[in-house]
Amino acid sequence: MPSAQPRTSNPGPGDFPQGFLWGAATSSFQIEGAWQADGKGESNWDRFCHTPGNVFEGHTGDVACDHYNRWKEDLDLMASLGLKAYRFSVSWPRIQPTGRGKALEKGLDFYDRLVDGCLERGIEPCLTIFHWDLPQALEDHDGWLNRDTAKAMGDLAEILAQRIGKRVRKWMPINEGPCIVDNGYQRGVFAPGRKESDKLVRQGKHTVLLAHAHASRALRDILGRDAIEVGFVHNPWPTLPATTDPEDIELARATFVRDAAWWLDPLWKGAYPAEEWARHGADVPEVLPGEMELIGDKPDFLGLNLYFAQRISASQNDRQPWRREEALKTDFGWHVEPDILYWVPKFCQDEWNPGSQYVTENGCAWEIGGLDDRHRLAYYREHLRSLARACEDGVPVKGYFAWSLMDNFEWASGYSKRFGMVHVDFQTQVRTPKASAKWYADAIRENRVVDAAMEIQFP
Ligand code: IFM
Repeated sequence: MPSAQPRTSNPGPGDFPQGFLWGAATSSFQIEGAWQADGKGESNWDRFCHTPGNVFEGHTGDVACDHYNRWKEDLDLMASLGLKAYRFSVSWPRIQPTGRGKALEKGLDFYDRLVDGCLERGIEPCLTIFHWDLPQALEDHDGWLNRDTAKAMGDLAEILAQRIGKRVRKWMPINEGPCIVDNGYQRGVFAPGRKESDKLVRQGKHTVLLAHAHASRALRDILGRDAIEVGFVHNPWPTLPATTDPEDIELARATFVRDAAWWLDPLWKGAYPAEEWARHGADVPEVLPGEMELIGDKPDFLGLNLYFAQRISASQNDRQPWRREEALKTDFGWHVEPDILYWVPKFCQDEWNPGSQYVTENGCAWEIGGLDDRHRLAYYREHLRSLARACEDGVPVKGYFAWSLMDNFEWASGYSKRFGMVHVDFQTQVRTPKASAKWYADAIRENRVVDAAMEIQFP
């Protein structure tokens, strides 16, 4: 294990290292709206929403949180909470309407202003290049099943690097490969709604890794390796030990690593995991010469998006993971297991040693309590407690981004699931901080997990 990081003067349980980055995250399609403003092209998610039957009650991202017009107010809100960092994504078709060719100045202007707006308020802008809204013109050419999409994303990264420059230090080319490919091209529940074979889906995963690689290369070449950090943001399938028995821990670690290796081995070890590769027989991707070298140019940090977990025990005969009945469940039915933020960063550190880690998303969809969202507050509090423990153990987790800053468009569930620490009235667009936002502001100010009346228990 790496040695512990510098700490505050009198560290105690729940304290975070000095300089810990407290943030919140959103994504372009989920909040911006303005789907046709200033020459923006159609995205695959515009098309998916406008096709009946895909999204809950026909909801769309046409207006969403109207952040495209209300970005100043939203930045003021972030500043009032004391956020140190804001993770947002750019809408590719706002910058290149067809995903290729000359950039639209007005689209770039928007992100230019957003970045300056963050900096003026003392908030570090952290930029995700692709959070799922692909130009429909690229989707028409097979989207992530087509290698050319990866190259095109490299071009987009180049445009962004040239325009945004070193004002942004943390760049994340891709958000959640599994959701892009498994949900979009295999299960068909996300845009573009396709149900393809294992072989094609694996090719799609490879294309996403390649896109990350092309974008990283462009960013590093233009901005300089030492001037920026490029991260890979992943949502691994989390398996945690049922108890702290060393055998349970080892089984959980091995299960977790086996599941996550397909995505993380190529980046940090330069190759797909051999056993898994063999297990997939003919359903493996075509890999062209030079691609693994490009992909294996290690990211500077690992971003983890973590929400729920399953457990495993070596003493169970079948040694199969399960979801605990007694765990509290969110409105999505996701099992709340706060020690996910202890075990997953630890397992990742042991296996891939990514140097730095950030929790790039963590949060919950809960309507209960409305503005008095004690469940969400307790969720953040207990998860952050676990994360503080990981830091105490020397795992180099450098920051945390709550998902999400505000209620927004939750993909196939439309506006029916609320993840925000700030409530959004979608009729009036009025934003109101919930109790969890106020608690989070206190935690940021004190750089620790502050106490709060704890009525909610996570068994
Ligand atoms: O809203 C999503 C986000 O876009 C990606 N990660 C999971 C969140 C909750 O489902």
